[in-house]
Amino acid sequence: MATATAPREFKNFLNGEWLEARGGRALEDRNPANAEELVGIFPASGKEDVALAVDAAKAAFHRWRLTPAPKRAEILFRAAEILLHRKEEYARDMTREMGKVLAETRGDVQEAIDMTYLMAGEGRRLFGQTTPSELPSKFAMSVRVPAGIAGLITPWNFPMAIPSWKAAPALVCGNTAVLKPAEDTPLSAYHFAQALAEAGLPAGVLNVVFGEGPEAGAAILDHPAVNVISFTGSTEVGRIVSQACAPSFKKCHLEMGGKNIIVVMEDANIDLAVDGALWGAFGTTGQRCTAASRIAVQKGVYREFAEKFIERAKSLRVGDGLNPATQMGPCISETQLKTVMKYVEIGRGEGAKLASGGHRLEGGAYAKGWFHEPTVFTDCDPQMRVCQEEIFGPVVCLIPFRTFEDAMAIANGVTYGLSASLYTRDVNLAFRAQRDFETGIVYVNAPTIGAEVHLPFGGTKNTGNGHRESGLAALDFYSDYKTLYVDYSDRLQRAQIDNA
Ligand code: UN1
Repeated sequence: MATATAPREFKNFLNGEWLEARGGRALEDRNPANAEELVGIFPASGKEDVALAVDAAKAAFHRWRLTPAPKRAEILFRAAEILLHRKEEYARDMTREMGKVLAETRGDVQEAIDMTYLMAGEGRRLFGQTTPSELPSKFAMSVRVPAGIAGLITPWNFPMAIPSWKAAPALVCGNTAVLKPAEDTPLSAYHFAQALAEAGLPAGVLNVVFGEGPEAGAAILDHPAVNVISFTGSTEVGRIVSQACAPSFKKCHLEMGGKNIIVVMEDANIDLAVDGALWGAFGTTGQRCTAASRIAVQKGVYREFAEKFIERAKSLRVGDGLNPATQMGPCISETQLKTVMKYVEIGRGEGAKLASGGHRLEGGAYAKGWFHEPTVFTDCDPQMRVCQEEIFGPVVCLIPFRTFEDAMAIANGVTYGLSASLYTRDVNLAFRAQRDFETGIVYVNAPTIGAEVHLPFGGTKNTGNGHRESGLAALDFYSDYKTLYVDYSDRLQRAQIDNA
């Protein structure tokens, strides 16, 4: 079902116009629940298209930076209203191109709405600092200035939310931007840009270049006029992005992989923990950087938890996300499905017990899509590859443990550090876990997923490079501080020297 507003062949958004890519190559946006369904055809842009987009962003920068931030924010506010109005249509299109169930794609569009409203509000704040000076008759303050021309490279698992996490704060801070969405989910980024365009965003302030990482993405990284990069994707590609940014000192934000854990203590509400683990592990078909891919359970309740969890995992209804009865959709692509299958083999090979799932779903309603069973490994050793490496699919490892200290060692014994969760009724343990989990996000009595837009989002170790997105933290990335001193004493005053 094509939407009335969306043409089947889509173009780049350059300088306020929808334009063909120079190279003329095309990418197919297909439904992962039914690969025969072509959702749209998008340009496979190259260097020349990126150069045009950056030129447009450069040309628009001066006026945009001088547009009062509350006025920039009004455009975001109007865009949020448009997104809200079209939420259902955009959610359906997102399920068609990405596969996750409608409830989740509605959530994805909602996250973009929330972020756009949030940043619309920030346009009337964008606080700096005013402070006393150490010298008399001298005024000291800092203000935020835009960081420059931003290159935004976004993944397919949150096709509208993550573009909004980057674009909304970038724009409200006065930057202009070039967005390169994932080639698997271009339509949702198109919709997001369309809403901004209709809201009155001036030409060139946001440009969208569709295409693949090695061509369009790399061209953004290499462009000398782009001085800010925000990337969400794999740790492997994040390393390439970081290296590409280093020689020209581009300000670079990386949001990468995760190997998130839910720890279930003996005193926890086990049914609540099972509910949370199921949602954390199999929500978005496990294709979240915040997905719970390890569940560590204290020995006294391990069997009880495992039995309940496995039974629930087995009964999950897998299928087309547009069907209201479906609880888990397909993997995004054949490649991703094959990665999942490879890890199932790895897990079996290293002695993890396959307690449920473990196979691709084929035939009948599954014949044309990239479906995999919800898969549970039990009695895992935390050092196994399936407990260490990010799988990004519906595969979860149950790990038994004895003490809280053991659980913390297991939790922190990975190279990632995005999200961690503890289920307990013991307030002391809850606070110790909040202190000791080495992750950017910690949940108590809730799963590893469910971040809200007004709080910082990001992780430690191989998950991130110290920056955070979302919330006020995003303003710190997309603006630079400028420090201002005004001396009204009418004489030379020397800081640090005239301190008698
Ligand atoms: C991601 O997995 O890439 O907390 C982002 C969550 C969502 C965002 C996830 N709000 O799971």
